[in-house]
Amino acid sequence: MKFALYSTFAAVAAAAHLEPAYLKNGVSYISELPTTGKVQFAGVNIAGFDFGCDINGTCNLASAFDVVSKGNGIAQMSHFTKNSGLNAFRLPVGWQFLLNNEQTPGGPIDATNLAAYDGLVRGCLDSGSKACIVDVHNYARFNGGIIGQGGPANEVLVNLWTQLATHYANESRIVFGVMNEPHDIPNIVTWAQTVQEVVTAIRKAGAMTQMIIMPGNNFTSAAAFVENGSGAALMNVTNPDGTIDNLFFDVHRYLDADNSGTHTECVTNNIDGAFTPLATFLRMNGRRAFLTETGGGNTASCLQFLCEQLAFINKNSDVYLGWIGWAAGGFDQTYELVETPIQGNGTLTDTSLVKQCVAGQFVSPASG
Ligand SMILES: *[C@@H]1O[C@H](CO)[C@@H](O)[C@H](O)[C@H]1NC(C)=O
Ligand SMILES: *[C@@H]1O[C@H](CO)[C@@H](O)[C@H](O)[C@H]1NC(C)=O
Ligand SMILES: *[C@@H]1O[C@H](CO)[C@@H](O)[C@H](O)[C@H]1NC(C)=O
Ligand SMILES: *[C@@H]1O[C@H](CO)[C@@H](O)[C@H](O)[C@H]1NC(C)=O
Ligand SMILES: *[C@@H]1O[C@H](CO)[C@@H](O)[C@H](O)[C@H]1NC(C)=O
Ligand SMILES: CC(=O)N[C@H]1CO[C@H](CO)[C@@H](O)[C@@H]1O
Repeated sequence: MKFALYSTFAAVAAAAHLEPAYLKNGVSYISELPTTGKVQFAGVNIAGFDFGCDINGTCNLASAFDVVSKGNGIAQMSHFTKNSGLNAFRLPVGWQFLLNNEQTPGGPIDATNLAAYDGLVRGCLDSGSKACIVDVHNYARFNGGIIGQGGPANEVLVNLWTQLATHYANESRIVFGVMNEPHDIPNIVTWAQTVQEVVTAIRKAGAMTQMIIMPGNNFTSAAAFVENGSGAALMNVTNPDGTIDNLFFDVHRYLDADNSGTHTECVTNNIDGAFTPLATFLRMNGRRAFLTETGGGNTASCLQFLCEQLAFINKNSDVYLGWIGWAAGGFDQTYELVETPIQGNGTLTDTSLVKQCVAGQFVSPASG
């Protein structure tokens, strides 16, 4: 209940001599809670195994890019952890890639393709990273059909996650990213039930304590999460024992004019439009979120706005776990939102946006 949670937070705020709660539209909010001022996780997406996946949940496997055997994804993660103070990577993969293009989902994951993707996951773990996010990059769909709402049944996605969670059950630093960017979901409460079945399956497969990040509607937009009911619906998802331990919300946000993440110029820092209202919602409900896609071009406008946005996230580290920039991995330097390190003279050098906004000034470099 919101009221009970508000009372708890008010007591905390009063004890810590922070600013008191304020009233807005008759609802009480706490303006600030104690925070370390530093997020726990910061990193970049290492994209490639998802290349060719469309927002309708189709994936053209000819475009999938093995960022380990054909790229330098491992060297990138090693560089980012050693030299850039980053400690978290998101590892997108197309569902169809895991099935080696089997057009009827629900069967076993292809061993060869899992081994290829596993190379990237192992590389992330070996880099010393604190979090390696397994991200199924399918927009809540398989070949056009929405999971549990006209497309494949929930059991089909449950089957996939049972296999992945069984495979990674003993790796405490794996984070399960249930699904990339659901959108145009007819019924968000029904979608939350799909997510519930996946969470239950991951836990029952033996991955009892790992983080699970749960995506809402609107391409997991941080700005639409509350107003479109994703937050209210996903708040009801629990572990099999009824707790919400290590269940977090997955959100994305870009800074270009249409929030599409396709333009090199940024027009907003998203503080008023997205991250302040979301932080208020999270505090009121005692929950936390992970920003797993954000970014911009290597331009003056994005250097300004992304740095401002991430500084705000850092300041609100009581409700934000951290951020993952989009994207490095298989993208070359011509890509609008490139965060792939520049190769030359036998070294990797960060792009200006990574160097100034995404990287190490906020989190301590990974030790050991
Ligand atoms: C998905 O989108 C792609 C690219 O626009 C298109 O070629 C394909 O026909 C679509 N497939 C389905 C099942 O909607
Ligand atoms: C998990 O199990 C795999 C084999 O399935 C093994 O290679 C790996 O070292 C184990 N990891 C941990 C953290 O125990
Ligand atoms: C979120 O998506 C729904 C469709 O699923 C749409 O009706 C709504 O306008 C979207 N809201 C925002 C804020 O983008
Ligand atoms: C969440 O669960 C409560 C208690 O079962 C229920 O009353 C409420 O309608 C649910 N909310 C959503 C959005 O599903
Ligand atoms: C490589 O070294 C040359 C000469 O010092 C320099 O101009 C160039 O910027 C360097 N390239 C990279 C990627 O560091
Ligand atoms: C399903 C739902 O809640 N849709 C709402 C999403 O947000 C837009 C904009 O506020 C509303 O118009 C929709 O009704």
